[in-house]
Amino acid sequence: TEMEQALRLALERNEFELYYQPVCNLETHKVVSVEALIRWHRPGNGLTGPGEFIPLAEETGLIQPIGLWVLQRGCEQLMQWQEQGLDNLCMAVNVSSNQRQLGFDARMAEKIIKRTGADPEKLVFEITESMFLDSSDAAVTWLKEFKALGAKLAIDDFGTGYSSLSYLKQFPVDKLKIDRAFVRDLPDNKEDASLVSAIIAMSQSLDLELIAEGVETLEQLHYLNQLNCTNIQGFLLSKPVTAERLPEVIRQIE
Ligand code: G
Ligand code: G
Ligand code: MN
Ligand code: NA
Repeated sequence: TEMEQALRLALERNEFELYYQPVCNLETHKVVSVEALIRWHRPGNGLTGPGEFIPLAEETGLIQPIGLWVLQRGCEQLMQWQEQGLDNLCMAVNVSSNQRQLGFDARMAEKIIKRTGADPEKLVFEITESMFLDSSDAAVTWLKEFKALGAKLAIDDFGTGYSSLSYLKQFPVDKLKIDRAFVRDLPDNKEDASLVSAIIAMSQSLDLELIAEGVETLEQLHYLNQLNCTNIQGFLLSKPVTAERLPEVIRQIE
């Protein structure tokens, strides 16, 4: 298709850009990390969001080179912010489940980390919950190798898959990101409220760091704070912004 042709050329034509959305710790009120979110300056179509092309990239295998570009660009940006004094910031990048099948692994990540000089301890790989349904030795080893680099692992969109927290104990994960679908109707929706408080309680007992996604209102923030949710991300703090704007956004939040 036409879009596929254009997507094939997008990397060499340098049409991708990373935007960054801050994650704030509710105890320290500091921005502790950012999530890198890809955008495509598609000629004749303006700024195109990942929802419109990541599925196609996954189908065509283009997600592999795009994923490597995202990691490289994210690491470079981490170094640049470090030089500007933003040296406690972590960077989360999304990894699609088929990147593993296409051969993406910790060795590839390590090359990029070394090349850019980024601190692997500041990197978080966000992996969707569905990937954790595969508890084969190969899958667990694949994850452990990222941990061996010093990087952190987060389960993205938690609650939308079918895994249980006890099952997740087998995996070397550090963080859970509660999907925004469970945050949207807080605190009024009683089912969502009890679900979220159960996730928070269990994550505490398993010693997993928690991030609530999609926080848009002060009511949601206060409710999550009451439940001792440690971190939030969402439009209430900031929408995803360019690298250039991030320092100013952080100053406003803190
Ligand atoms: O930014 P937005 O909310 O439109 O993102 C939509 C979806 O695209 C999210 O689920 C997000 O995880 C995914 N996405 C954004 N950037 C990347 C990326 O660099 N790689 C992969 N694999 N997915 C991404
Ligand atoms: O699946 P993933 O968590 O990677 O998706 C992140 C996406 O969620 C980004 O594309 C971002 O634009 C979107 N997003 C971030 N914060 C909010 C929010 O507060 N409300 C809504 N509706 N979407 C959000
Ligand atoms: Mn994500
Ligand atoms: Na998510």
